[in-house]
Amino acid sequence: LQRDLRHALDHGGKGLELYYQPKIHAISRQTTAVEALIRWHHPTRGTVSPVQFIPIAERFGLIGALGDWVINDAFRQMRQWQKEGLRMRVAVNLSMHQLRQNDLVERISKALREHRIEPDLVTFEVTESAAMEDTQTSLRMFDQLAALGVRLSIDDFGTGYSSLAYLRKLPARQLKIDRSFIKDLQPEGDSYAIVLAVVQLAHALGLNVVAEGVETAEQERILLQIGCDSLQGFRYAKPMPAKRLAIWAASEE
Ligand code: G
Ligand code: G
Ligand code: NA
Ligand code: MN
Repeated sequence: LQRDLRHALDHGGKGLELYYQPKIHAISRQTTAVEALIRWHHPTRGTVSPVQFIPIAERFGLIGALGDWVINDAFRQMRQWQKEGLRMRVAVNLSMHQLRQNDLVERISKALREHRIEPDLVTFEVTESAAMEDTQTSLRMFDQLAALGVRLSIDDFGTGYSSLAYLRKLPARQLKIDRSFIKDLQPEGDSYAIVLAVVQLAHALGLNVVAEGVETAEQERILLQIGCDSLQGFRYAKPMPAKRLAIWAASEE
């Protein structure tokens, strides 16, 4: 896989494709943004999950090139959608390995300029555990990214161990509640108490809250009641290719 991935990256990302999953505003039901999720159509193995190949990219020094491909392809797509009249906010995932690259901010800044993307339309999602692994590095990176004008979102929240002091220092705009809490969401259950507390904490800190992995009407009902700002999950849309996303967004209006 390592050799094949290297080959793909040496050939302009051949076989790699970004899928996009909408984040829906809980009340207006409008699409507030889409999250880019990478797929690899491997020549013989079929579709390989990022859960498999991102760790390989990290281990074999390919994460820089892979991250660059993702960022540039997402920005290229944003520009393309804009030409088609679709001004879409896009969220891109960053791993801890990527945050440790000293030139990450410079590369993002260069890509923003080259594709002529308004920084404010771009969000970077970093998992809570990645952000906590090396708080010095991530805080420095987040401050530099925020200075570029891009937004930050804390992904998979509730599975890491952020201190409130640290959370307050992060220049993040958004917090995404981990899927595991949404999965178990029932009136009066433990997850209910956790989700309620997280939403209240986030709002107190001025962050907007996204629930990920929303699948059922019951989960949606509870999340609306709790006051969650945005919803993401198979109930609304699965991650889909860029062309399909444009059709999906148009059918919404
Ligand atoms: O789509 P899902 O199976 O597709 O994604 C699995 C995991 O891979 C998720 O944790 C997701 O955040 C991560 N992931 C998907 N695309 C990217 C990407 O472009 N960069 C990074 N760093 N992680 C990604
Ligand atoms: O770690 P991150 O939150 O970026 O992971 C996104 C992953 O979650 C992707 O693999 C995506 O396909 C998956 N996903 C998105 N919506 C749902 C959902 O409603 N249910 C489940 N089980 N997975 C989802
Ligand atoms: Na994410
Ligand atoms: Mn997540």
